[in-house]
Amino acid sequence: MDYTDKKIVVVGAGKSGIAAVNLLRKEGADVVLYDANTKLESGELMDKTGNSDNVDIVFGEFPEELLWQCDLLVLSPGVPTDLDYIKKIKEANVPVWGEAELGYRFSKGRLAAITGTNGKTTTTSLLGEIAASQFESVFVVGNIGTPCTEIADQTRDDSVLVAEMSSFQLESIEEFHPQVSMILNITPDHLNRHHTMENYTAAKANIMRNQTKDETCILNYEDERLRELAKISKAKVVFFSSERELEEGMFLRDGNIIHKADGVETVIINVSEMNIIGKHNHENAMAAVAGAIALGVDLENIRKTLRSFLAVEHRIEYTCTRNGVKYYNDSKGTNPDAAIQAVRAMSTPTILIGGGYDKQSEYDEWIEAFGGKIKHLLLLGQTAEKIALCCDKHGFKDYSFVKDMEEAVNRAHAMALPGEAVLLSPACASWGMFDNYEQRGRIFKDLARKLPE
Ligand code: UMA
Repeated sequence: MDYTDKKIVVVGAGKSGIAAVNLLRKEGADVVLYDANTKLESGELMDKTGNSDNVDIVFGEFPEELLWQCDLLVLSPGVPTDLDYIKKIKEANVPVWGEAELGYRFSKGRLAAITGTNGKTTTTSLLGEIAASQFESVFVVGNIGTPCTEIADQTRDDSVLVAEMSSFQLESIEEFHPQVSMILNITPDHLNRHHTMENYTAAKANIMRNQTKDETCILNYEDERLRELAKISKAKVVFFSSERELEEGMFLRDGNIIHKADGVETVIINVSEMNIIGKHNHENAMAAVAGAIALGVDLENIRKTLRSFLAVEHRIEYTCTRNGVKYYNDSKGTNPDAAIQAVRAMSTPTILIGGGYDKQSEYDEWIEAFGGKIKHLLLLGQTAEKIALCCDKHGFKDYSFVKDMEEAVNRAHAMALPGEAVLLSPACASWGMFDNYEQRGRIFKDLARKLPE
C-alpha cells in the first residue's frame, strides 16, 4: 500500500497507537490519532507524535465524518474489534488492521511469533536471547512491551523478529506471516473481550493462518485444542510435551530436554542446569528451543543461553527475603491458570495475595490447587468477594480482605513465619487498582523490600 496522503485513523493513544502514528506520519500519511478517553492531554500526545502537521488528535466519541473519509483504520490491541464504529467501517470495506499487522507490513527479515494463554513472555524473551546469541540484528517485540511498529523501520533483510502476540493482537491480522509460529497452551482468558472460547481459540490460531509448508508451527502436545489445530496447520508441526516421550519433537526424559527429529535424539540440556523452575517453564524452554532450531541457531548457543537465562520480571520473580520469609512477585499471574502454575512452583507454606479486575474467570481450579500449601489468602480488588464465595464453596476458610497492596504486604509480613513464602499471584488483571500488571508488581516489590530485615 502507498500510504502517502492516505487518511489513516489510529485508534488508541497508548504505546501501540503512538508508535503506529509515528511510522505512518513518516510515510506521508494524513493521520488521525483517536482515543475514547477525553482526559488525555493533546499537548503531550503532540510531543510524542513529533508535533507533526500531518497528525490530528481527536478524543471522545468517534467522529461520524471519519467513518466515510478513512482509507485505513489501525487498532491498538486493547480496542475491542466489535465496537459499532469499527463494524461500520468494516461494512464500508475499509481495511481494519491491528497495530501488529501494520508493523508486520513494514518489517524486513524473519519472524518468530509466540502466543498462548501463559508462558508467552518467558518463551519470547528466552527465544529472543537465544536468537541474539547467534544473529546480529534481533528485535523482541509485541505484547512483551515494544510495539512492532516502533522498530519496523530499523529492521533489515537479515533481522530476526521475535514477537509475543496476544489474542488481542492476533484478532486483527491479515497478512501477518511468521516463519516460525508457536502456541504454548490455550485455557480460558480474556472472555470479557472474546466472549467465547471458540472466538479466543480462533484468534490464537490466526498465528499460523498464513504459514506455508516449508515453515514451522510449534504446538503443545498436551493441549487437546492444539492437537486439533495441528490438523489444519499448513506448516510443519513440531510438538513438545512435558508428559510423554514423542515420536518426533521435544520432550523430557530423566530431566533432560530431548529433541527428536528424523528418528535421531539429541539431548539439549538437563533442566537442573537452568534457572527457571516449574513444569510450565520446562515447556516454555522446549518451545523456545524448537523455535531456535527452526531459526537455525547452533546447539551450543542454545545451551549457553538456557544456562544463563533468568526468570522474567513479574513471573514467579524472587524479590527479597525478610525475617526468613521469601517474597515472590508473580504479578503476571493475571488469570487462574497462570496463578495455578505459581502455586505449584512453591515448595513451602505460602501467604498468597490475590484478586483484582474481573475478567469473568472461574477460580475453582485455582483454589483446588492450593492443596494445603496456601496458609492464608489475602484478597483485594473487584474480584475479592467472588473469590471469597468460591473459597467457601471449596471449604477453604483461611482468607481475609485487604484494601490495598500496602495492607496486603504488611498483613503477609505479620503472618508469615521464617521458612515460609509470600506470593503475589492475583489470578486477575490489574486494571481498576493499577495501570497494568507491571505497576502492580513493582509496587509489591517496593513494599516487600521496605519491610524490616
Ligand atoms: N482505547 C480507546 N478505545 C477503546 C479502548 C481503548 O480509545 O475502546 C484507548 C485507551 O483510552 C488508551 C489506549 O487505547 O489510551 C490504550 O491502548 P492499549 O490498551 O492497546 O495499550 P497500549 O499501551 O498500546 O499497550 C498494548 C498492549 N495492551 C493491551 O493489550 C491491553 C500491551 O500489552 C502491549 O505490551 C503493548 O500494546 C505493546 O504491544 C499489555 C497487556 O496487558 C502488557 N496485554 C494483555 C495481556 O498480556 O494479558 C493482552
